[in-house]
Amino acid sequence: MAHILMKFGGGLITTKSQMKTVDRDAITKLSQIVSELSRLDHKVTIVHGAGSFGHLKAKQWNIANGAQEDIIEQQKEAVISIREDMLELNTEVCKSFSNHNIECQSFPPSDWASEVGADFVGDLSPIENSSEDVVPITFGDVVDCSPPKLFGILSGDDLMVRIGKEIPGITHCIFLLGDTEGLLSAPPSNPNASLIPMWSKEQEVSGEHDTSQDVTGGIFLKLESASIISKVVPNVWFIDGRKPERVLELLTTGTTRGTQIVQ
Ligand code: IP8
Repeated sequence: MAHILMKFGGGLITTKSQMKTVDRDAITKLSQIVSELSRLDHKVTIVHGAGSFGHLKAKQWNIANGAQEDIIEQQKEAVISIREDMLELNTEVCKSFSNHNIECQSFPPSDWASEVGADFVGDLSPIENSSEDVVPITFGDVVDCSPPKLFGILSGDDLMVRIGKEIPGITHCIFLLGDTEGLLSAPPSNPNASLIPMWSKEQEVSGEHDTSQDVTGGIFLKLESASIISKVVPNVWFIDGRKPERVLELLTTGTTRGTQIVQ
């Protein structure tokens, strides 16, 4: 039995540029795969990103940089509103899981985590100790921070690092991406970009970070996170989330189309 830690990218389950737009078809396909993995007796743990349910308002009110005196009132409202939006997105994912007979349990980080980055403060044991047949699910969120910051953005990628490192027995850590087959030799918009099948941190990357829509680290944070996880988890992959059947192929054959992250 494998234990698969999977991140649904925010750009995969939402349309990133359009405020609060869920991609229901993408979520349905992902639920089918999770259901199949559970049927094959694998344990699955899910983290999801924010996409247009988090990044747009967070960008508008500069939430990632913490409290700013001149706009603090609007920021406080934005923090409440983003948390609600994230719960709404999470409910969409959970509803789809439940339609596919997957029992899941949500762990909203604003309830149990504080501070940002992979060293955030928070007890992972409830996620670790969730019962065998339940899929624990958590997500990128706005969390409380100590003053003067007061709040900040905890990315799902940071949650992946901590869960991957601290919950024993995870065999696969998979980042499902929304707009690419894996790590490319150039940004996805470049027609000459080709898929890099295996990557270690010594290899240079030419990525791009769309700061107009993304308040966390984009592909660079993902690579750094994946590289840290690959020290402890044997199979770390970037896979095209629009083709989630590749996860099943990876589980059954040991390989698939995507980028394997190695030490
Ligand atoms: O999409 C960001 O999480 P990510 C969370 O996993 C918010 O980086 C609220 C923008």
